[in-house]
Amino acid sequence: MKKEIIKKMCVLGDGAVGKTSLIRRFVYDTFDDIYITTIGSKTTAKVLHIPFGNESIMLKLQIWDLLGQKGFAKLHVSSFKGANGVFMVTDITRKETLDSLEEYWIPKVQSLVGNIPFVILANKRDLMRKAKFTQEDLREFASRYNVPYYLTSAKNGRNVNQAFYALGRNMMDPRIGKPKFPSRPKIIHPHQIFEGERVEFARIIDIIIDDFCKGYSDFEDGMSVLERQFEMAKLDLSNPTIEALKRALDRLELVEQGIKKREIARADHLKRLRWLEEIQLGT
Ligand code: G3D
Ligand code: MG
Repeated sequence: MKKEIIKKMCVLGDGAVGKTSLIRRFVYDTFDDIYITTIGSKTTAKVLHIPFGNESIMLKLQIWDLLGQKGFAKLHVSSFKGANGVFMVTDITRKETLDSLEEYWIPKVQSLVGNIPFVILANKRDLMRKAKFTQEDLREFASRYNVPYYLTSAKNGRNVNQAFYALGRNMMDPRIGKPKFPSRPKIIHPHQIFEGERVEFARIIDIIIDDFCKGYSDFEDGMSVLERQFEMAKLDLSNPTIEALKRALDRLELVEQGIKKREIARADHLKRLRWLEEIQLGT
């Protein structure tokens, strides 16, 4: 009988680098939108068969897509919990997405979950002619951390399976999978990511997400409900507006009326609106 092992991996990186598309390519082998735009922190599972010594191991991968951008600290703490491995995704047409691995995502993972295996994916290789960094830059970057890297395309599927299998293997054998860290991690604070009043805004949304998910015994269940409501309210976490957030809060109250007493749902709603008012008043 084959051994079955379950591992959790997170797919991280700046907005629009192709995280959701890579998961969709790997799990469903497609690049169109039959799949919901973003599955949030909801997991998708896929079984990999990994040769291990003389046997083959069934590795059940729980793949966590990332909802939210840099700066959503509380959300990230909960999503990263228990992760065994990470994809660090960049977009080859935007150099800043590579810089933010070093400045934000890698230190963030290290500080929250420690030294776990990761693989770097430079995605959108089908757009190579628009590349803003070279394969040599990438090789140099990955070798500093002693981790594998892949030039992938979620669009045509190039190297996508290879990258998942590489991480799968490294998660199975932590001795070979451990990255090294060249220098003290630098943690970027939200004010360095969002500017001016948007700092406060991101902080409040983060607190609201946390507050809502606390109402669910399972964080993941809370996240998937939240994700759906945010989507219906057209709240884009990479570019949130007060109006969209208010619509989202109204929806959350309706949902919560179904799981707690009406008065409590109302009180929670009012509390969140007060948080929001604080930033509108500029306090
Ligand atoms: P995210 O989950 O990291 O935020 P998405 O990113 O998977 O939502 O992808 C963001 C945009 O990049 C999408 O375009 C998607 O189609 C595109 N994309 C993702 N991977 C690739 C790729 O490998 N090649 C190319 N050419 N495009 C890619 P839209 O236009 O839908 O926003
Ligand atoms: Mg996404």
